[in-house]
Amino acid sequence: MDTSGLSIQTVAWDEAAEALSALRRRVFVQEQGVPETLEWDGLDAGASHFLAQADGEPVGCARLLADGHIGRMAVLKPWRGRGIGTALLQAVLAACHARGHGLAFLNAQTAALDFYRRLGFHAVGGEFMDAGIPHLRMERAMENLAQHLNHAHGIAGKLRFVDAAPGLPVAEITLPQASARIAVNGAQVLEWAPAGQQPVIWVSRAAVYQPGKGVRGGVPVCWPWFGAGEGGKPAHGFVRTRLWQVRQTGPGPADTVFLRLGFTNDESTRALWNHAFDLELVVSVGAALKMELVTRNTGAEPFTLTDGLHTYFRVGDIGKTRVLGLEDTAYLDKVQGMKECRQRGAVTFNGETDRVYLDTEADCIIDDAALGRKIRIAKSGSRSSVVWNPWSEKEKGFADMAEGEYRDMLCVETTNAATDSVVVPPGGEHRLVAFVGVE
Ligand code: TA6
Repeated sequence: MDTSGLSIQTVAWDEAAEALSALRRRVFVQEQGVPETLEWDGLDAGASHFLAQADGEPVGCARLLADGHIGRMAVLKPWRGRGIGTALLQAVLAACHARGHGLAFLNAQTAALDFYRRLGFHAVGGEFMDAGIPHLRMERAMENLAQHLNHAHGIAGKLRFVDAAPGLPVAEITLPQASARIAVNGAQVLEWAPAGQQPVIWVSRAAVYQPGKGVRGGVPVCWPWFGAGEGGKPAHGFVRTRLWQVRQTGPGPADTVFLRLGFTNDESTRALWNHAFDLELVVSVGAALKMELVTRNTGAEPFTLTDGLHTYFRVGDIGKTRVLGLEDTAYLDKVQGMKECRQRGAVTFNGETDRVYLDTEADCIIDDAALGRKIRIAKSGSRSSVVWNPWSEKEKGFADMAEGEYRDMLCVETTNAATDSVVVPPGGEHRLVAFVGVE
């Protein structure tokens, strides 16, 4: 299109309601059959609106709510395919940037996914119906997200946010007694090392850092289910690939620093798990690492979940590593089709190992002979522990693991998994805590 005659104006509802309403009535109500009662949702007066005009004629519009929610994107049919939608969305994104929004999001009709992907959005959660039309939530972290987070939550000389990749802010914590990195995406601890120690948390050197994907390693948050998802739903739940909110940072006891991240339900999560919830991960960094996953049931019905802090630990050599604390504990052996077994002595490793240890609140101790150290994983709010190493064959199935890396890592996961599930009543909460120290 010759966009010379195109103008995009930011307008308030009360100055352009007639033109905006006419556009949306033609596109959403008449063309797409959206009921009028749904179109006029009462949010227009408090929103910013964007009006596209071609030589003075209104041809398209968009809306931006105060929380970064983009919506009501419409271009009249005769004017489509000329770049007007792109120009409108770019104007909205510029406004998001100018207003310091860290995240822009929208509910996209599934027929329009590629349009939004071309402008940096990625789909999250499950598909849901809105006004009888299939939608997917799409998100786009703004380029200035790390800068915005630093302004709001940075702690001079101790905690700063950097972009590990575009749209992937990471909190870097640097203290005399320890350092850590925590990705806001997925609320995923990526690194923790007490002063003078080799890194304790392992991340693959082939890890992918991309919005909407989990990093191989660190501490993935598995919630609201641990393990395979039913009916094609994502393994280990849906929160480990979502951008969380940074809610608070601050000093804690014994010169520690804490970071509190939160995530709440939306249409895209209800499409996967139809419950209202608030989820928080509070990470306390110091000479020990404390991770507390707090589930709150904000709905009117109880819900049942399994969950886990899926911690990948760095070891010197898996063949010279043992796990203590699980002696004589019953476990389900995933490698043998979830066969019921009982642990004899320490857990040692000479092949793929994938076990859910049940009815145990014991500390697990990784006895790492190669690095000459012991890592203690204490816990609360957890009745099961998972021990996993993929070994050489299974490792080949992970594109985000480099060859031979299985020898350098071991997962000891703090969970409520398999038959160990948790019921959270309305208004109730469940706290899963892992406490890691090096001895
Ligand atoms: O915790 C063990 C496990 O469930 C393994 O079975 C394996 O699937 C591992 O988690 C990694 O899962 P992910 O979905 O992160 O590739």
